[in-house]
Amino acid sequence: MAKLEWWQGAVIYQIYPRSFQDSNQDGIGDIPGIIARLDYIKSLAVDAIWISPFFKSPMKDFGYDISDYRDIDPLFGTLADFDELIAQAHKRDIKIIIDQVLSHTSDQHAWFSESRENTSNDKADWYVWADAKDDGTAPNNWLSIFGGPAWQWEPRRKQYYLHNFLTEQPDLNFHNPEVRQAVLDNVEFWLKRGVDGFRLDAINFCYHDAELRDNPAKPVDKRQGRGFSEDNPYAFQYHYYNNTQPENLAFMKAIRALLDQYPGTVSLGEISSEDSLATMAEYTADGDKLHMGYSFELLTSDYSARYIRETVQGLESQMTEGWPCWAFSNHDVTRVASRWAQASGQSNQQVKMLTALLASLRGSVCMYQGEELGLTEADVAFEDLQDPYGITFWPNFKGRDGCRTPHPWDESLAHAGFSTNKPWLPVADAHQKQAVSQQEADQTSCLNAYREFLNWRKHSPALQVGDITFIETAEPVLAFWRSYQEETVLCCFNLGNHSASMPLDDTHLTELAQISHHSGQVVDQQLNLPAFGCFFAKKHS
Ligand code: TEU
Ligand code: CA
Repeated sequence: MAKLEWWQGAVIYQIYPRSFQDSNQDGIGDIPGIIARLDYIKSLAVDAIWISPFFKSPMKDFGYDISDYRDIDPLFGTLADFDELIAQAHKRDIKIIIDQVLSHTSDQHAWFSESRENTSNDKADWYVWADAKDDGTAPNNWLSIFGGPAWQWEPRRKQYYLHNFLTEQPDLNFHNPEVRQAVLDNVEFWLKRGVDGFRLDAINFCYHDAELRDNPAKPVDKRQGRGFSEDNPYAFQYHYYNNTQPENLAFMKAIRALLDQYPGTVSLGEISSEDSLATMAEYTADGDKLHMGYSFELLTSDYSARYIRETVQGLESQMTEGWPCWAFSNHDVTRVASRWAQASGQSNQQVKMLTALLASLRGSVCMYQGEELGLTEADVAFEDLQDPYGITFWPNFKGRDGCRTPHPWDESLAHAGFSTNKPWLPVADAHQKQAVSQQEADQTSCLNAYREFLNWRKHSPALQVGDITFIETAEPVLAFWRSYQEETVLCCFNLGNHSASMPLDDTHLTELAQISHHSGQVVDQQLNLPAFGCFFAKKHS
């Protein structure tokens, strides 16, 4: 194996900056707030942070609609604040990954303002423009993820433009080489500022089918829990033509070639195609494209040992050069403590097990802010709702605000110490009691278990970068080996809320120092695991 890079097997803590820490008391989190909490982040034993977009934006999609790629939105701070964040993070040996939203811009971006004016300006071909059909309707049947057709009429040009997300997020035309160059120049701006890498938003959406062919119909999307509820027509279509086009691979190479000029930097592509495992493998193949692929597959409602085993194995069997990156939670989906943790009365135990499980899978890992506290999904009332996606599909799909509420820092303070002012989304009542201050003091808290596990993992190369081999086990037990050079570690998890067991010959095994979870016991060649228990053992000859 070639020399390992810092990001291989790294734990990446995802920050949603609007909701992390407010420093100037306007109710919105900001970059100085992140700087103020770097010691906390360090205490989590993570390797890097990925910060969701903080660039200049009208905030229709809370920063995923960018109007200036080279500046910080005043809500979040200034470029000087960002430089300070890099310096302070690097001083603590924390890497910085920033979000790049390349597939679309805001409709307020100067490029789009020019492009929409007429069909002859310099930027006329920078977005995806198409004539109406003879009857005046949209060019084809493509749909927007956020509801309705993916096409919006522009009276000035008397043409439609493509938007895979909000109408305020027009899609750039990557078939145009000038667009590709301009986008790469923006990426380089941040490389020069010293970032360590990028999370590439919706990266398989860069190209569309130039012939604008209709997408075929589909029975139903299985990916419930990601917002593809049955009342969203998006679920009833294959999206073969509006994303994941073959031309994308050449662009992945162009991104890699740029990053290769800045050694040690990493690309993490968010890929949500029809067959995302195959696309991840393809986009990271041959060492000349993306470094890592971010998988959606464990962000769904499926929760079983078999589903996790088959998903991870499925990716392992396809991925060659690239590295997987797994996540159980992010700013788009229901928090894992609500999605997977059952009403068992033992949700803390389950959350601790899930942390250990996620951090034991082969690949890098993204842990979302609040995951370390075992936060549940907040119940946001319709009156407080901010997410346009949720507003459109309420009440069948309540949007993404339930995982975006402010981070609870201090139980004794108003708004849990996030801000002294009314936050942009209310702090959930249940989160007040789960605040950092409360959990710091409690040796048995999710927070302390998280720190303990991630610190412990740092001493095991096998857990960080080793190969993974699954053991066929019956539900609800998930078990696998991780091995790297001389070290082989057995990892077993009980996903269920009752004790469970698996056959285990422990002749050549030594149980590893117990982490603060119920651990298992081997009796008569059988491993007995309590509800949500974990067991780690090292192999020796
Ligand atoms: O999401 C991309 C993506 O694929 C979405 O379909 C995601 O599955 C959806 O939000 C359902 O939960 C990225 C960002 O993560 C998201 O926050 C942005 O809204 C979106 O891109 C547009 O930029
Ligand atoms: Ca603020």
